[in-house]
Amino acid sequence: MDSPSPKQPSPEQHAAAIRAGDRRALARGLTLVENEGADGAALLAALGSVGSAHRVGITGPPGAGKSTLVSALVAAWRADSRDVGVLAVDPSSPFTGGALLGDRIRMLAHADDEGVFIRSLASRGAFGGLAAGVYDAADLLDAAGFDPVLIETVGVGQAEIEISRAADTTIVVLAPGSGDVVQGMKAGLLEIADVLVVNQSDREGADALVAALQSAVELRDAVAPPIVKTVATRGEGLAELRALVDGRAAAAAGELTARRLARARARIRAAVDRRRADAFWNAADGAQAQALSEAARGVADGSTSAAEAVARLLGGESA
Ligand SMILES: Nc1nc2c(ncn2[C@@H]2O[C@H](COP(=O)(O)OP(=O)(O)OP(=O)(O)O)[C@@H](O)[C@H]2O)c(=O)[nH]1
Ligand SMILES: [Mg+2]
Repeated sequence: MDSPSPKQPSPEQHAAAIRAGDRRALARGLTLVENEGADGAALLAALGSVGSAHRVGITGPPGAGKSTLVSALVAAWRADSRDVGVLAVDPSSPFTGGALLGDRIRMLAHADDEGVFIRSLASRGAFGGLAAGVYDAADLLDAAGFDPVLIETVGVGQAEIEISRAADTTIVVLAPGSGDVVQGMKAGLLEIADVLVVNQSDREGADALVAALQSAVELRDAVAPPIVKTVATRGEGLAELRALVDGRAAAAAGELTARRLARARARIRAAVDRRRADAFWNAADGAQAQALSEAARGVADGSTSAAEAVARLLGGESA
């Protein structure tokens, strides 16, 4: 291995700088873990155990007001000098791709504040769902002393199920209109909610939405989550929401332990999947890449089914 150049700290030095609160070291570390490569893994190993920060997932349909709510929550915690980390997971979809710019503008309110650290991440790991990098990024913010760590994702698919694994508390944000409730139930959004927020409750239909949610959550097996009405743009309902989140951090120690166990399992599975796939596709002799090209030709010209091609590829798997 090459010895580190003077500009590149060892993983141990890098980890120490992050723990000491060096923001640039943190930013560089986030880039490393987002790349999901060996340097990121070395940094995480050097960082050792982390995990006391309360991780709060905020999810819900596009445009429900998640970022506005996050910004308002950040302001509420900052008023008590809490250092807050925010991971905004970029949906990287052509339909919602423009959202990030809006998010950045909303977050500009906190741009000069050392006690707030905001970072956008790509939503998809190599295997879909929440990138493994999101767990790692949350660890880095945690190690750097941010507590809580907020994770915003657009709840449009598997990602919102995953977020409930990455988070200690999952806030599901809905807004009146546009069939949100039906969509939310379809996507399993209601099942993962620890707290339900009806945002934009200055708009018509908020009370109807609250009522619909109330009857929907009564059908859940688990304890019904509290429902909070907010107007994020005016800060209304924010004190109540914040109190609920802080209350969970303080009280639900047993539940948090179970959550964190589930999180560790999901995370290890994701890492195993990734390593196995890497090993498979990047076999030293390049055989798999060649086999893939051949199989693809066969499937494309109709001489082989995809299932047959997969069986042949996996049949040749040695590890
Ligand atoms: N009337 C009203 N508008 C709101 C409220 N909260 C947010 N908005 C507006 O709703 C729009 C969307 O808000 P965002 O915070 O970007 O919503 P989001 O859920 O983060 O959106 P995506 O990240 O694109 O999924 C913005 O124009 C906000 O100003 C609210 O409580 N009432
Ligand atoms: Mg947003």
